[in-house]
Amino acid sequence: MEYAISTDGGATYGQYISLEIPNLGGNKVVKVRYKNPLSAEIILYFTANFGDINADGIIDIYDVLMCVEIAAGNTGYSNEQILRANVSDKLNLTVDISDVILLIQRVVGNTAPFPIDLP
Ligand SMILES: [Ca+2]
Ligand SMILES: [Ca+2]
Repeated sequence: MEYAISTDGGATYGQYISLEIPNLGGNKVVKVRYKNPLSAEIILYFTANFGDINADGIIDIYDVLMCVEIAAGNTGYSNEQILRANVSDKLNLTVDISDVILLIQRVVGNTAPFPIDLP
């Protein structure tokens, strides 16, 4: 089965692919349409994980860079993004160097859960 994914609300779709549906992540609306037969659009919702600041489903260097910007006081981020940037503490929601370090550790392969993800 082939399908295409849109992450801009259905305005544009990626190429039809037949791979397993990827881990999209993200607190956003994702529309999926199947090629054969061409279906109505199926709307899926994803909730981004803590640390996934740009909500693309993975935690990588881009999230680290965003975390640095947020920690430095860049105001171009949404409240949700700032909330996801804080991974160090459940009570103190400040985004600072400790969050940046935790994200870097995750990017280089440390699989320990973030303090915010602990029960
Ligand atoms: Ca990300
Ligand atoms: Ca923090």
